[in-house]
Amino acid sequence: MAKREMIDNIRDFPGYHISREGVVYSRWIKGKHTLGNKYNPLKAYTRSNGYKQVVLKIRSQNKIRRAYIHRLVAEAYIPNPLFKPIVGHLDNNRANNNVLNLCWYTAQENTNQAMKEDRLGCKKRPKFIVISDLHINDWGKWPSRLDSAFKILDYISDMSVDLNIPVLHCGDLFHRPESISAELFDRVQYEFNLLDQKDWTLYSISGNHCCNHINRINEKPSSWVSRFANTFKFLKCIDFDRLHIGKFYIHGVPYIDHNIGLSEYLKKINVNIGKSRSKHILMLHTDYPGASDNDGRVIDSVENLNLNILNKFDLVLCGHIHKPQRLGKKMYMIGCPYQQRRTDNGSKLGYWILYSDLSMKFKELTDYPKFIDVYDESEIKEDGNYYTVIPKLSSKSVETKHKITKQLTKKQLARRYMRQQGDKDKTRLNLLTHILTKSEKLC
Ligand SMILES: [Mn+2]
Repeated sequence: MAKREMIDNIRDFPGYHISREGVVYSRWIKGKHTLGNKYNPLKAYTRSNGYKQVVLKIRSQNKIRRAYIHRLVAEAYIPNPLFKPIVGHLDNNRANNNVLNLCWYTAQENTNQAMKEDRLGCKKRPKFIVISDLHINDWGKWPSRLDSAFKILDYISDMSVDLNIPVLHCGDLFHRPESISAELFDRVQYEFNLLDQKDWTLYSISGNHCCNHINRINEKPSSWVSRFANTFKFLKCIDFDRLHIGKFYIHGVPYIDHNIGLSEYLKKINVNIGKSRSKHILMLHTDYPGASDNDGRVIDSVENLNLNILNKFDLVLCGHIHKPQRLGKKMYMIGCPYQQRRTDNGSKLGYWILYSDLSMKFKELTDYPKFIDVYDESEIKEDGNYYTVIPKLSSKSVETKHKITKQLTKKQLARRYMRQQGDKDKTRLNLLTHILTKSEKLC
């Protein structure tokens, strides 16, 4: 390879040469203030951020510069007519300072490039804690469910303070819309006072259980959430309201009876405000087609809910059904954080973390009393869990030519019939079970 002739090519620093490969040479004579003719390579240092640096000096002037090598290469060899401020590495390897690997960028171009290559992936940060359906109530049976609700608020608020991120609650903070007993009111006052001493915010919409009258679109419901939000500063009600935090816009829509007018309202929500990087999140409280509940029930259709309109949001967080589940790319049913009903037994309940890239992670809460079905009273333990004694079903062996007795469930009946017919089709089995159940109700 022909040896290129070296010249001083670093601005303001005579006696130094930067090569196209990213090596810095000096013709300063060691220990003296004079320049020689021979260029010697300088030692480069790798900084903790991965970039390489050298130290340039003019001793007589006491002038010193710790220079990034990629900058020196770009300044010497790459024209920058638009005065772009940043030198980027095309292959993202900060040690590869060859001129062919470098490029001038604007800040925006640099971020775009980083995003394209998912370099910011590691910078994904938790932005919100999301919970729903807390159902604060003085339950007649198993009253410790109320303690669970406050224990969870205490736990979630501590996390909110630690992570320095707010909490979103998707409706049904309270269970009984028509009235709250004096005892419960006092307990709520007491617990909310404690929560108010912490530096955190819980943004909530109103669910069907929070309001005691018919909820219409655009009429701020008079709910327990809005009432307590007037008294306690940690609690904010965002019914028909918009919350703006950083690049996130949160649109709060409370429960609407039969979703009347909901689609029209959602259509009007402006999701073009903010910069192009802004993210629009919708908080809703409704049934959702395809969602399954903890009791196995599956919602087949929902009145007046146009799913296409939901697509304009970057993320939809929905309350109402108590089983936490992902319903689509951008659609989440948040679920309740602790067991409230017998049918919740065995289900995984908890809260979600919403990250800066809009991904959601579910976290199970296991440390709360559970509903447990037992077949005999002797199995009941004094451990704080909620036990239900289930009557045993008869399990006598059956003949092919069996008698139909009342003890048989419709499903068993249907299954026997199908077995006799040699038919293994599940759909027909379910249909037959359904018909048998219906026909009994009609009788
Ligand atoms: Mn609800």
